[in-house]
Amino acid sequence: MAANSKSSASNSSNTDDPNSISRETKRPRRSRSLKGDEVKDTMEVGLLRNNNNPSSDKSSSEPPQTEEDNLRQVAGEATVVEFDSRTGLPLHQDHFLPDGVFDPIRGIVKKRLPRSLFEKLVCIHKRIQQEVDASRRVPWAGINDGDAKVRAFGFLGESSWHRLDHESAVRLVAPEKEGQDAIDDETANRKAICILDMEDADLDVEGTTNEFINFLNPNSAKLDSKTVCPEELIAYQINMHNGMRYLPAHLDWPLHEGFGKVIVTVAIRGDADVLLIAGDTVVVGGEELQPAWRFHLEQGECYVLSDRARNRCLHAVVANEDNKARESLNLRFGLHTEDEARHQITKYWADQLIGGN
Ligand SMILES: O=C(O)CCC(=O)C(=O)O
Repeated sequence: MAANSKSSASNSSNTDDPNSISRETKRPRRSRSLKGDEVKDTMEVGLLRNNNNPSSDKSSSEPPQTEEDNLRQVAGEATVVEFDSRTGLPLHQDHFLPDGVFDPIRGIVKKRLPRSLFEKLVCIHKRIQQEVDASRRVPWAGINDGDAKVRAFGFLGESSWHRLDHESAVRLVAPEKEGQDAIDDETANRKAICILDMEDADLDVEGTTNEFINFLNPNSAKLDSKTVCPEELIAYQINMHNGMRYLPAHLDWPLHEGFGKVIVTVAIRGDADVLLIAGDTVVVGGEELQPAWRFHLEQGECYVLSDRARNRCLHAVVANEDNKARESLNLRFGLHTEDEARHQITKYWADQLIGGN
């Protein structure tokens, strides 16, 4: 349990022993948006110092100056997760929250790719970079938000694009965007798409995708094999930090640009720490804590967000201090129906929703 605490809560169980955590939980006062400046508000409200750490000195702790400082502080206090190198599953499942939630990061998996497979994925990453040149890539927070980080999508053939565009409720825009901003962002996101040529024998998207799924081994990694399968891989997505050293804490909204029931990310360039931040707070020793977990992700490794890790936690990435050029490649598997999105994800985050799901 990471003890990222904030304010004192009067109704605590008054113990520092995590085994006797109060059953009482309290939702953090979150801002409605998870992007831009409001994320900073969110983090400052919900994520604080380690109350159980005897060396911590509340009185001298200055509020973090920047969102990046804030994330680095959370990273420093988060519980470190270690993984079984064969299955990719966490070695310990003793992460827990009150209210009967055992293993709140269930669904996280991390593995190191074999070199030859990694190189094939790098080729797909580079192909998307070629097809969607720098002028068409979209800033992470939208085209009017001055975000240096950019992304682009490579769909697996026309059929995958058709499936998203015509057979799903997904809109390629952040849920908080409205009016002309939303139209502009969606137009830009559509320009940042290429359709990968499934017949291109050199690139061999299909062969690489199959090899990757075999490597992940959904059964041993306890992943839903009906979702993590070749037919359900909708798109690859490239992410380029472009000078920014972090990705802010966010949820991948299922009917928006964060589509996908299971999301796998390959670290194409650079090392980083990945954070998972619980949606629910807990009260320990009189303080409200928002648990967070951290793992180190090296170039050539991948991680999977599924189940609770995908649906009930925010995720964030803090690149190594000297690494502003991090690049990653997402694989987005499966598309939610509106009902699935509501029941599995958006109902839980309802207090943060703006204008739908
Ligand atoms: O680059 C990463 O590790 C994560 C990318 C991400 O968070 C996203 O695409 O939503």
